[in-house]
Amino acid sequence: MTKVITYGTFDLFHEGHYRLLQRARMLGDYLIVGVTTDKYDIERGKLNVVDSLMTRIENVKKTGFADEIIIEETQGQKVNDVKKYNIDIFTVGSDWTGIFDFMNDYCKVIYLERTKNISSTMLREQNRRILKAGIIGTGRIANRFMPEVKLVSGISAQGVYNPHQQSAKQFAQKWQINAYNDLEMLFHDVDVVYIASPHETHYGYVKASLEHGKHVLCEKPMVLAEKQAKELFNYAREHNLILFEGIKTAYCPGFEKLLGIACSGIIGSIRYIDACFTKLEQKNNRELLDKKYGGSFTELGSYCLLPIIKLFGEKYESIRFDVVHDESGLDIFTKASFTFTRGIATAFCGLGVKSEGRLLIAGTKGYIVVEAPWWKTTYFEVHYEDASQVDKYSERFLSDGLRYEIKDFLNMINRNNKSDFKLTRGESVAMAGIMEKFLIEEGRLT
Ligand code: C2G
Repeated sequence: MTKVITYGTFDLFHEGHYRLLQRARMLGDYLIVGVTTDKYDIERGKLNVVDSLMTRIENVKKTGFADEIIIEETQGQKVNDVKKYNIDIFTVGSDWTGIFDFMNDYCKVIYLERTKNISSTMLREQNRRILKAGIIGTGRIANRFMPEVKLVSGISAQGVYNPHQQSAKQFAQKWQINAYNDLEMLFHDVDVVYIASPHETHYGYVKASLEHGKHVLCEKPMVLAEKQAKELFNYAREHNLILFEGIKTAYCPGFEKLLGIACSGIIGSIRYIDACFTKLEQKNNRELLDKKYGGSFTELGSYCLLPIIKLFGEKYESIRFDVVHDESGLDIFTKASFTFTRGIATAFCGLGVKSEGRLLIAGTKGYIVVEAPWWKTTYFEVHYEDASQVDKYSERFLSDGLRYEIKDFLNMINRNNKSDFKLTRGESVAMAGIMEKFLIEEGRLT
């Protein structure tokens, strides 16, 4: 009996998939089809899958060509499958020609002619038109957004706005998009807005974007006052718009895994969280020049508050800020200490003091430690009373990671996948409230 195996995502099942499976089946007597998990697709950079795994399996099954369906969940699984299932032929479409030649050491490799003029990507783009994004702000983070947005299908950067025309022009030239010096014109031409301007301008830009019927992805901290956050989220909800705070850590696969493990019971009940993020800045950077809205806490606080609020909840019993100021009175190192009913937490943020950037989650049975850059979680360890026992976990994090939040933002707009649990409105509002409290205590807001 000749056994054949093939793999695929089989998203938005189409004729190309059907013909591939039909011919694969004809290569032998028994066909095994490996269908990729969502997680594996994200890991290999496929960020736009629409159908759920169950739907994709169901569609492969319906063809009647698969004698057996298996799940493909990790890189490197193929060779193991070939051995495990005694495979004679591995086959895949001609778009992969050459890539799987190494498998010839284990079985015969056949690349089947790919069916022309049909693909899941084409269907995805037919089904929902490509959303045009307008970018407000031209700073470092906007420059990081540009290469990442290109990797997520269903969205394309249309143009950029900056009240300083020269900056908008330079940015537009660099990234080959349009420069706008009139916000109304930008709103006219786009479907969604990405806001990466200085913190204190976020509220006005978010409000204006929502009022023009645009979905908004706003950099963190979205706003610096609880009332403003509530008002904007309420407005978005009433008008069926997505308002999304871009704390990239919240959308990164490794961080999601970390939260899952932290809540799994293996470290018992969580009683202490300590999150630290420091980044030494040049004295002439905006974060240190802006004496009202700059400083360590507004700049880095969102990252450190995220694991605390995700794990202990939005409601704390007490909060206390201990601050190291520079000669101008700006916070260059801030420690926010919380008590919750379930435990205690500290968030350390530094722009002018360097410390060990680490996330520690301590429970009644053990603790989790994530070294810097824990905000781009790729690896973490779980330790127990018995120091010789260490569980290690890892996850991929591609480049700057903004692609994950852009993908989740799009999923929410297109109602494809549930992503809003990764950073809820309530959690965003709570963070705005903490920022506000800090600025009031520092005498910067009344
Ligand atoms: N295919 C085809 N013709 C098309 C589109 C796709 O023959 N017009 C083939 C692909 O070459 C692949 C299979 O259909 O063999 C499934 O395609 P996808 O769902 O796009 O999956 P893919 O990302 O190619 O996964 O581990 C995963 C595999 O390596 C391939």
